[in-house]
Amino acid sequence: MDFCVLTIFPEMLETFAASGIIGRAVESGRISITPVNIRDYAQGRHKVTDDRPYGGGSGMIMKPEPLAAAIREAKKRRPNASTVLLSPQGRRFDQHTAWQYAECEDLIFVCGRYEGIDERICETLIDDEVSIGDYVLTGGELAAMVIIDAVTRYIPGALGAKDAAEFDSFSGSRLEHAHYTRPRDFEGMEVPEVLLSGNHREIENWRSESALMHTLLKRPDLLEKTGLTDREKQIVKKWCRYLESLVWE
Ligand code: 58G
Repeated sequence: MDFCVLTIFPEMLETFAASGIIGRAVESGRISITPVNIRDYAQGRHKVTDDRPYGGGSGMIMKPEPLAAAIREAKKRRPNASTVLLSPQGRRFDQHTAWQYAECEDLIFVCGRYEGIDERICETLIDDEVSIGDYVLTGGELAAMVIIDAVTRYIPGALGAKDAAEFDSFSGSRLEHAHYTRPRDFEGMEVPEVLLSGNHREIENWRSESALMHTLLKRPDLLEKTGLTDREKQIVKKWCRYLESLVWE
């Protein structure tokens, strides 16, 4: 899958595209990250990409012509790509959207700067408008990188052997269980005994319980959305019996 990123700061993508799991996915040809410099499509000696807003007011707006030319060029190279505008006004991007985007052939991200882009671009050349959260950034580039990162985790082979686990129906609605590594005793804090036992069934049980405990304590809203599985109900019943015993003592 090609992620084409339209921006006036293409250098922002360089270390991102070369590092860690994203870097490896690029190296192995599973994805490509293609920056397109919007300034290359601007006219005149000064290659201006912004202008003052009609109606007055402070701040600048991205001119439509260079943006339109850049988007059309990207679409010509990748005819089956959807164009995604990053903006705080967009639909909220989440784990489910990441999974859906991973099914796309290619994606074109339009990264605005200044106060925004000319509305006529949104109306004609944008398929999807998304936001990574309710806050304002100085540009869409970081949002595009966040999305590329989350989507790449769903590209087959990008994570190595860990892949399959990411596709279960509760992915995105449960937190992970606690993790431990060596040393066994860190500043007086011990690793839970069961993890050293080698008993895989007991380790799995402990992990489901730890994951449910983390979710309940840190993100109870996630449990309200999906309800509990039968397995989780069993665990909660066990906790209830334990809490009851504390009350009766
Ligand atoms: C309309 C308005 C179009 C994404 C503003 C484009 C981008 C936050 C997010 C813009 C962003 C987010 C102007 C600067 C959007 C541009 C860009 N801020 N929450 N800033 O995903």
